[in-house]
Amino acid sequence: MTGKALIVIDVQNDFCPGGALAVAGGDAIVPGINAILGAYDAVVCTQDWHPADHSSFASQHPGRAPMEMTDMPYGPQVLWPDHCVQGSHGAAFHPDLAVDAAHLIIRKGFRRGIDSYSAFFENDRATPTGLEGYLRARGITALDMAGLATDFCVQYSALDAARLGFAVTVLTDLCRGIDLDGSFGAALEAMRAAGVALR
Ligand code: VGL
Ligand code: ZN
Repeated sequence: MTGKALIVIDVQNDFCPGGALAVAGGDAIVPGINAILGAYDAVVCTQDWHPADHSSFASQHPGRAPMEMTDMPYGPQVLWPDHCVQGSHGAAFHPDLAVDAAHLIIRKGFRRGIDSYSAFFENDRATPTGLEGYLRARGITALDMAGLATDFCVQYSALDAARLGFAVTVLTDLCRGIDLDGSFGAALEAMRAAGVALR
């Protein structure tokens, strides 16, 4: 038995218009995601889920501003506005997302000292979230991905999934990007180069 899963990345209030790290048009993808959920063998939603003092927040670095870069022990890291704080309204899923249809909700970024863009590994690219094991145990070999943001959490998730051997398609119409210094175009190029199908 082989199956196909839909991975819905970070469709949360803080990434939608009005949120702390709003992605333009972030809410516009919700109806399209809801419309296709029923067609998959497994549906997983991810949730960015940070402690209030998360080290990816510019507020934790005196003198630094959001969208600046810093160096963390695990590599370069964008400093973000405070967002998706555990239990906050901003961390909740968009109210119209059909979360009740999800089989699994996977939270990431919950350790203070390390960010986690990818649904599979934290930003050291080595600490697993457990999603790979779940998908393999369910017999899933192909993944479609949708959500926010194309050039951060969607990209990192797609690259990791491809590296792990899953057949990955990113549903670009059902994603929206941040585009920090050209990161949107670079992400599409990197995904294409890694064998991720862009549809
Ligand atoms: C994300 C920046 C910080 C994302 C999460 O979901 O793409 N981006 N945390
Ligand atoms: Zn985050």
